[in-house]
Amino acid sequence: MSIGYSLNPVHCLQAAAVVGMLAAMTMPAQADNWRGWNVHPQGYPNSEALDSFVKEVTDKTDGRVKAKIFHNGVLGDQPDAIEQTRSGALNFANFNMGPMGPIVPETNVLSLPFLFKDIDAMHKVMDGEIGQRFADALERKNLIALSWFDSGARSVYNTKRAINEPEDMQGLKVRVMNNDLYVEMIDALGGNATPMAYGEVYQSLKTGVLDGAENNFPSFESSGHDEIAKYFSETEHLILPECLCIAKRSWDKLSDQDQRIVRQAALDAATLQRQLWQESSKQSREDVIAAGVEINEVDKPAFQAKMEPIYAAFVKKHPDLEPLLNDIRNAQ
Ligand code: BDP
Repeated sequence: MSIGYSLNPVHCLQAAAVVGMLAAMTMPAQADNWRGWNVHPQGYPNSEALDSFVKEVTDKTDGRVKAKIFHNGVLGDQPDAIEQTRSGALNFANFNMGPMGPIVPETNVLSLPFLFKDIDAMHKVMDGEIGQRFADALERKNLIALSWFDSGARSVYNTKRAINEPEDMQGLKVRVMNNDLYVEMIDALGGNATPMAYGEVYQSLKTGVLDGAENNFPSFESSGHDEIAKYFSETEHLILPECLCIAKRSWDKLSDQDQRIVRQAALDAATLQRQLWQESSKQSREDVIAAGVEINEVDKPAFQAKMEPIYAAFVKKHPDLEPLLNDIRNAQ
């Protein structure tokens, strides 16, 4: 005996359509899955701040944005990551303004050595109207800068000798970030500048391809460069802000409400980063001394004097950026 029901294909299709409509009405829209780039390892102040950003965004948007951060530069080096965030292939990142120079010319002003008198002056400038001008310049290149992180002051370190005077730099092979201004800077001091990806520096110091590099204390320690370069000379030649940036393509897709949530999460992340930064800078300085690094005081005015031709050439090449440079000087 057969059961007296047969499946009518038309009825099946109608039923499926109704189920589909009901599902669309009750299910949330598909989440935006965000991938973020970070060059630093877990535990570094920026990494902790990015972890908190990810959590706040995911929680407060009720999962409409599901963010994930990839630490340690596993998604590539910084110049590539900048391009990928501009195109929207990556959704957010923490970028230093140094390697931003070749893409966003205005940010080169920030790479002029000894521009800021100290870290507080940098924050004052970046948190105000001038910082907004930089954010506008980044936006024209498809990057939405939502907050500014601290990156301390960068100093030169090397494997060969104490540096106190510019003359001590003579002939040293020093790694710099990807920006011609840094090549000019090291060359003006008599060294040989080598632009190189951050992740390659450790091995190059070890094998003698490089004699030195320049960075802040937390990076000097977390990269392990302090194991090889035993002379850290407090030149403090660059005080570079860093941004928490969102890809414009990802930003434009957000509702007003979610933009507010993401902006607030970025500001909260910056507050946390700056607190952690202060502790971490002090701690790293102590740690590297304990690990046998010699800290050398430098004749700062002599280093500054060597930078004058760089300023002159910069203003000649970019007369349009001279007002911005002057405004930064006057705002301190
Ligand atoms: C660190 C910055 C990071 C840079 C790195 C470098 O936080 O963004 O990539 O220096 O020297 O201090 O490349």
